[in-house]
Amino acid sequence: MISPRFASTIKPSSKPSNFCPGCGHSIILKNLGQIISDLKIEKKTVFPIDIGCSLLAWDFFDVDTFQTHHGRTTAAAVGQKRARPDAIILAYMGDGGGYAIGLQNLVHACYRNENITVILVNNTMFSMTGGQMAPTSLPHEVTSSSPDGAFTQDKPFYGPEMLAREAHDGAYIARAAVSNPGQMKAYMQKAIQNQIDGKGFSFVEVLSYCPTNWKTNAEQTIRFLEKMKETFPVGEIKNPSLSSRAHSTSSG
Ligand SMILES: Cc1ncc(C[n+]2csc(CCOP(=O)(O)OP(=O)(O)O)c2C)c(N)n1
Ligand code: SF4
Ligand SMILES: [Mg+2]
Repeated sequence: MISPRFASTIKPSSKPSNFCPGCGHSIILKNLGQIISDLKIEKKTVFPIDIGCSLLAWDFFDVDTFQTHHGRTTAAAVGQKRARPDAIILAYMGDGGGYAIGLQNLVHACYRNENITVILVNNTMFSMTGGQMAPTSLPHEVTSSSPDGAFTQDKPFYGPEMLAREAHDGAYIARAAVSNPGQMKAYMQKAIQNQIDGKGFSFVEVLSYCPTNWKTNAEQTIRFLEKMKETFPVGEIKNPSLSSRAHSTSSG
């Protein structure tokens, strides 16, 4: 049964979920859908999605969407915003798409303060293709391509922190986790509001569950995410309305 709070905005759907049971993408997308509804931006929203498990979201929302080659979502999102400055562009991608093959596009979009919002789902691996090591794999994490443990050593890729070092004053950058949906939703909403206000680039990395490739049961899945949070601190890394580049971490 739908909670009365959402009954007016979310219509029951007979569409089955495309994601595996327990996948974090579903939690992120549910909250993103509620934000689009709350802000009443359905008609203006464009939702570019990457190749990876994020592509399974292609028909979830009643908004314009398009799909790009793996890693090219940020570049295509920038082009769309430049062609349609009034549109609200919500680019959605995985950690492999954003931090490996598509990193150059992400860095330059941030560097130029392009007025788009990027939501990047970090599940520490290339999930759609079978759980290979990604730049975000935890130190010594066993993946299908690193059976002896990931060789990210003690320093996996810290995307939000790296982007914040070069970001313009107007940029909004944060890291959230699906284990705290309230905080995650608040960060994603602030990021989108940043774009609506025309302040420039906004970015939220979300630490997310992939029980299928982690090969974890429910309890182990929750514990694995807690371990991710010890490595990747959750919090606002850059908020234009607070002091510039202040890192306000909080438990997520
Ligand atoms: C140019 C190109 N290279 C590689 C692939 C194969 N490929 C498809 S999805 C994917 C990994 C996706 O991982 P990530 O971006 O982290 O998303 P996730 O599935 O983990 O959500 C790869 C390597 C591709 N489709 N196109
Ligand atoms: S493989 Fe992982 S990220 Fe992809 S749908 Fe399944 S649980 Fe989600
Ligand atoms: Mg991934």
